Amino acid sequence: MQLLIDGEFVDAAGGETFPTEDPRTGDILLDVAEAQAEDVDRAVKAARKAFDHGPWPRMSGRERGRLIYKLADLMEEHLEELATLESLDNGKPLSVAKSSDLPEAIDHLRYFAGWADKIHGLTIPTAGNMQAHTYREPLGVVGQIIPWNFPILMQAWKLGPALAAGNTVVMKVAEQTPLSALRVGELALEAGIPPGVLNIVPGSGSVAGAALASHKGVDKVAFTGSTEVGKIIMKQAAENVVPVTLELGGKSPFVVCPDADLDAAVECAHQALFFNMGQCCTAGSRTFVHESIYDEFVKRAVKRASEKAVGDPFDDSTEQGPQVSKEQFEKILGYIKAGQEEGAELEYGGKRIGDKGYFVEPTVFSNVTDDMSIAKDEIFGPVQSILKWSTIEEVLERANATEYGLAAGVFTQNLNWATTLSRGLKAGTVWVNTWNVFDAGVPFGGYKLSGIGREHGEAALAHYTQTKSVYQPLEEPLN
Ligand code: TXE
Repeated sequence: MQLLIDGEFVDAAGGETFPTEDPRTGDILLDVAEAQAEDVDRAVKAARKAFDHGPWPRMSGRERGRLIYKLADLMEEHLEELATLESLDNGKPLSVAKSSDLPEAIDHLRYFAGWADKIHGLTIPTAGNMQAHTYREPLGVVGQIIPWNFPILMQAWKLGPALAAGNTVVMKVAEQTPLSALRVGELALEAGIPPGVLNIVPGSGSVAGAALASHKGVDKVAFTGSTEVGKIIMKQAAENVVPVTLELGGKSPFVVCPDADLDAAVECAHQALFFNMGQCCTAGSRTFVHESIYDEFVKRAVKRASEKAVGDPFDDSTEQGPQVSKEQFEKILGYIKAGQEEGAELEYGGKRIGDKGYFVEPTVFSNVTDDMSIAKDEIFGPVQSILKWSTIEEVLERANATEYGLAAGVFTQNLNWATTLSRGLKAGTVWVNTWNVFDAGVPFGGYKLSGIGREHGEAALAHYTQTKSVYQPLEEPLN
């Protein structure tokens, strides 16, 4: 597969390619063109030309919306194909890609397509005899860098607000999962989105990603990935004084209160951590369980993990596929070892499955304490850490004692506890008696080291527009 620049699929200028792997086996699926700085430069110039001289920012919002709806319709028509590419490249169960990733990505594009003709300024009364009004204009060329855990969904989250507002885009997709995004790029052209509006440059982070984040022709950078790289990107964008939005890592607390419906809480905590093989920025990776139900909770959590169907993502019964890459697989096994060495109780799992591919046993640790690395660092794998708590004040303080603040959850029937905790938890999203619910209209983003800015809803659009104020003296005093 090739790079998408200015409406054409092209090779990297120097002919570089990189292999993308099948995480079930570690075998190479195919070689993909690998963008270098020169290619990123070509893509930014194409996006600039499309913004400065093309129809995209000039057409009516309604027409732009119509084309984004068309893209969503085409993705729906090709749902099976896109979901298959997603599972092949990422390893996630096909049933999940079909029922969750694709429908949510399509819904997201439709939500923002609906905004395209509803982005408008204000008329503002002034002190003088003056007409004053504002326009909300697109920023220009937007550089977007996305990860591999939800390739097509992250692409839709980034494209929706950027395109609806009339920007043009250069997107650097993750080197682990370039396939579905490139196919969506092809569908965008088929939908009639003009050449140069969406450019896609797969490649490595340190070369293509860095070239995009530091490019002087980029008017805004949006990034989802690790906090470590988020900091680098912020520094690069600072050199060009362009705005940055960052959606970074997490270590989200899931607080189970003593009155919780235990089976429901065990299942929800299980899904909160194990969904997508644990590779979620919102993973409920610190399960705080009240001491009065702790032992029983651990027993049931172990039973649930032991029943998990791990295997080929193309098998309908599979709940958990392989991790995305060797690097992630090794990182996870390293944390499992650290958990054991630091004194946590390995209740279940802990090993690799089979001798090829990147499968990890669903793993449950009990007796986890706040100072252990498995309770502090983002593992990004199927490793549940269960901690014990006694009082609401104590669990609130401990839940907040992290550098992250992406998500948090409470499981209780008690209205006071639900309110106290959801108001007290320092996180961008709090789920009460549920987890991982996302709606295109509801803001999503992080406190603290989990990021800057919000995706979804009107909040996301604000990051993709700038305001122009116009003053105009009036000859006659206003009535
Ligand atoms: O992330 P990176 P990696 C966390 C998770 C995971 C860890 C490492 O804990 O285990 O990060 O994963 C691009 N300039 N998350 O190494 O490197 C890169 O090519 C510009 C949480 O995959 O942050 C890819 O497109 N770009 C997260 C994207 O950044 C650079 C999702 C993310 O990769 C770059 C993924 C650079 N210098 C990982 N270096 C979440 N918030 O959901 C890399 N990239």
